[in-house]
Amino acid sequence: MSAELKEHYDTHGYVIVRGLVTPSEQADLLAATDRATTRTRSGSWTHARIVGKQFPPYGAGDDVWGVQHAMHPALGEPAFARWYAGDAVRGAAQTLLGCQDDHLQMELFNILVHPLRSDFALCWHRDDIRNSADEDEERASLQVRHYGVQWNTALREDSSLYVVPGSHRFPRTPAQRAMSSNTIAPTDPLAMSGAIQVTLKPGETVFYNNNILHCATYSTRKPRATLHACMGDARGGSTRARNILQHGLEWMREEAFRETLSLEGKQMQDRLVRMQEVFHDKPVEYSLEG
Ligand SMILES: O=C(O)CCC(=O)C(=O)O
Ligand SMILES: [Fe+2]
Repeated sequence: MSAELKEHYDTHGYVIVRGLVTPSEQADLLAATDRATTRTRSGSWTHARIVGKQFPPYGAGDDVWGVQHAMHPALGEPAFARWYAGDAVRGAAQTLLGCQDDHLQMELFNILVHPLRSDFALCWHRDDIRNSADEDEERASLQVRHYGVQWNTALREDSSLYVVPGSHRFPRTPAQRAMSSNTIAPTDPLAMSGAIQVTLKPGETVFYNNNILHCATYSTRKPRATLHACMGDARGGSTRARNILQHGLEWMREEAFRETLSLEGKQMQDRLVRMQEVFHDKPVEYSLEG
């Protein structure tokens, strides 16, 4: 990945890249995604994002917009961890984070899929700053260094995500604030000032700062199979803990999981386990809602 891509990412808060999945990985990941999605819709895999609920805890329900914990050994799909800990993804993460292989921290890997029964949408939000934050709080939070990258890799064409380029650097304008101060999903995301729709062709990835102002719409009629993951720079310590550990990653400490990982995967897992040990008994504020 080139320096220009990193510059685009730093300036605009997102960047689209190609080439993180080879054709054979694409086929394997899509087959694994389809199996995992079928299991989740049938209720046999219960770690799901449920239609109607934007943030964890997602609760239970029978229409889903996501499959949680793609690398969980009980899901039985080793292609996910193989790809996540592979050279292409690690290399891109290092470039965007400005770090080395021995800083990378394993984090979340989920799958975003289309609902079957009801269309759904996420309201405009930043992942790690409440919509109700006042301007000073928003400005202060935006200045905190992230130590993480998040991305969507589309296995089928995907136009679900909308972002406001550059908004990871500034508090919302009054107009943007007015359109993001509640939890009501937008009827027209492009009515948000500065918003663009992100379209990914199969195999393309968008990396985005998780505090960019973003929302998403999900249609029952538009098949979606998108890998949704993040990776940290372990030097960030506590800055990653709240956002990451709220998803319940205890299973990542287990030997059954470790056995599925490559050497590089195990090294990333070690750094995650260390963060869990440090923050295990600390009260963390979980939900961003409200
Ligand atoms: O569906 C997407 O691409 C975005 C999901 C998202 O913003 C979130 O889960 O916070
Ligand atoms: Fe989000």
